[in-house]
This record gives sequence, structure tokens and C-alpha cells, in this order.
Amino acid sequence: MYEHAKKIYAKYGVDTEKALNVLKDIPVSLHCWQGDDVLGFEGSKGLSGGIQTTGNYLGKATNPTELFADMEKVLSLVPGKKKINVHACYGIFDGEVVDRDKIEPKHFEKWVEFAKKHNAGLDFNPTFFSHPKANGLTLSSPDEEIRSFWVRHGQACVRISEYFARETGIPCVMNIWTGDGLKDIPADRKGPRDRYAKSIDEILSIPYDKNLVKPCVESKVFGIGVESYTVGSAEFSLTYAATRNILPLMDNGHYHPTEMVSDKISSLLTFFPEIALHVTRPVRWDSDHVVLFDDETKEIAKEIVRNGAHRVYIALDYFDASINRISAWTIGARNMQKALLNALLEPTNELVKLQNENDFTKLLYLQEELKTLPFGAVWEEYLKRENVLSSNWFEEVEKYENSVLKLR
Ligand code: RNT
Ligand code: ZN
Repeated sequence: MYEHAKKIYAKYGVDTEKALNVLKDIPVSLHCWQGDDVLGFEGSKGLSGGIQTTGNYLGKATNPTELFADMEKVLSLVPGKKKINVHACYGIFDGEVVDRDKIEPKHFEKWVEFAKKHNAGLDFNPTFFSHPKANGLTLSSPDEEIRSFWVRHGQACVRISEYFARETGIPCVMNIWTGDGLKDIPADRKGPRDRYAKSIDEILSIPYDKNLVKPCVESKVFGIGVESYTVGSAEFSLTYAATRNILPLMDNGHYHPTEMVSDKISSLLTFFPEIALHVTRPVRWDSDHVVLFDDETKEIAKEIVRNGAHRVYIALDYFDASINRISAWTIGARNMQKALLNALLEPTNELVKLQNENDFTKLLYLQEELKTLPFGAVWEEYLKRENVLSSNWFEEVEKYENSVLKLR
């Protein structure tokens, strides 16, 4: 089937071998937080800060051993090059109580060990939510004690990010997202934004190697309980990143539903050397459903590939607690890989030529023809070469659910 598919793609000027070779080296960062509904290892029972999971599927990981085991299962079922995306609330403290402003590289040694074992890089995220000091504003708080606490947390995270990069030899993307905002109409919109900018400046004022740590700011439109005002809005975050020479991070659940991140990527890449993405699936709002092999994910992948995948740090960000979490992880990660393969199998030069020659009839014709080429055969070949199960991967998860998850 693959040999046949290869010939068909060749007719369109597409080299499937080249596509497969490029694909296996595009890193996708797997978010550790799909495994336990973003709870982490600090004993937290619920989420706060404008994000939420729904569902109560059996067998959620409740400690590092379980989360590592689950993630290992996912890693074995997903082809391609992976990074592991860790949140600060996933530090491993062995009974010690360590507040967020006191975390150190040593609390993340086991993550380094895990990443090395799987030949993966590491990314990191300060956790500005689910904490007694995150009941309202954090980095933008008018309460200096609270604001400086979170600045210290951010600085601790810069040190941990650098440690991750040094240990793995792969740069660490450190993403700053806070749920800071207000439920109702603010009296002062500027004050919190001034303080937010000042706080991120302070976090990034400590010395770190810019080749090793890639700080990002993630914008958002609104969150639950934070409907009227978000401090880190799109304009704030983009301008902050541009003026500080750091990366903007776009999460495709963080815009109004008719806005498309696939259209924004090229705008940002016109000015930023590198950007970062959180790929998710918003259903009517930032619902964080499992990523599908759907039109927008395909279009995002095309923009990544067309503009140079090395300029875009791809991370997944969704959390569905209503279905088997390992399947949720695997389905989303495989779909991101599928979307990238689909993009790599596009005869881009030919399509661009048609656009530039104003031949929009033929462009539309070709775009539609491409949709039914034997993509599946190339995907199967990729799985085979990556030594990853085909569609029968699901049986593996069923076995794991029966023998491991059900016993938790
Ligand atoms: C929340 C943001 C953020 C989080 C993670 C857990 O809306 O998307 O990226 O999902 O930090
Ligand atoms: Zn996100």
C-alpha cells in the first residue's frame, strides 16, 4: 500500500520519503497534566484559576509512579520525537512541604531521569493557579506580598528550566500563563497590566542562558470566573513578548471562536524569529477537548511546516477527564503527528504558484483532490518505521485499563 501511495504522491510532486524523514524529527511536547486532570503532586484536590476539567473517569494517576507509568504507556503509542511538558506543581518532594517560591531543580530530578530514559527534551511551566495565594490576581496583584511571592516562583522556574536544558542538552520552553483577571467590570484596567509587565520583567531579570531557556507568555481571552477582564490579553502578551525579545505563545482555545490561530502563525512569524503553540480543541469555548485530525489542526500544521517547523515550538494542551486519560493523550498526540504528516505531504510550491498566478479555480481543485490521496498508507508506513502500533494501539490501552487503572 505504501509503495502505491508513494507513486500517487509523486505524481503530485510530493516525495513521501522526504516527508517521513522530516516528520520524525519535529518535536511535539506532551503535557504531563492530561494524566491527572492538572492536579499535580502537592495534594491539591481541585483546580482554580479559571481552568477546569470535567469528568471522573476511573484510574487517574495520583502520584509520580503512576503518572510516569501512564506517560510511558502513551510514549510507547505515539510516533515521532517527543518532549515532556512539566508544570511546577508536579515537583517531587518526598514528604517535604515546599512552597512554590522555594522549589528547586532537585525537586525535578525524577523528571530529568524520565526524560533522559525516553530520549526526550523537557519544557516547563510555572504554576500560578491552584494555590492559596492564587485566589485572585497573582503576578498582577496589588498586594506586594502576593505579587513578590509569585515573582519568586517564576524565578525559581527559570532556574529549573535552565537545569532541564543543561541536563537534556535541549532548550527548555518556559511558558508563563496566569489566570489573572476579574469577574466583573474593572475600575482599573491599566494597574494590573503594569504590575504584570513589571513582574515578568523581574522574573526574567535573573541571569539565565537565552539559548537554553525560551521564555514565553501565553495570552487568553477569558476564563471561568474571569469573564470581564483578563490581564494577559492577546494585545498585552504579544506586545510584551515583542518588546522583551521573548516568545509569544498562542493557545488555539484562547481566542474568540471565529478567530483562527492557523491564520495568526504567519503574522507572528513575520516579526518573531520563534513562536510557541498550545494545540488544543476548543468546543464553543476554551473547553480543552482532545485534539482531533480536524480542519483547524491540519491548517495549523500546514502553517508550521510552510513557515519552518524549527521556528515553532509545538506543545499539546488539553485535559479530558471524562474518558480514559491514556487514550485521550494518545489520540491527541497521534492526531498532531497526523496533521504534521498531512502538511508535509502537500505540494506547497505548486499551490503557491497557482495562488500567485491567480489561478484560484485550479488551486481549489487541487486542494480538494489532495484530501482523498492515500494518506492512510503513508501514516501506516510511518508507524511501522517508528515501531509504534497501528490502529490496534487501543487494545493495549484496554489491557492497561483492566490490569492497572481499574486496580487504583
Ligand atoms: C489555561 C492555559 C494553560 C494551562 C496549562 C495547564 O487556559 O491554556 O496553558 O492549560 O498551563
Ligand atoms: Zn494553554
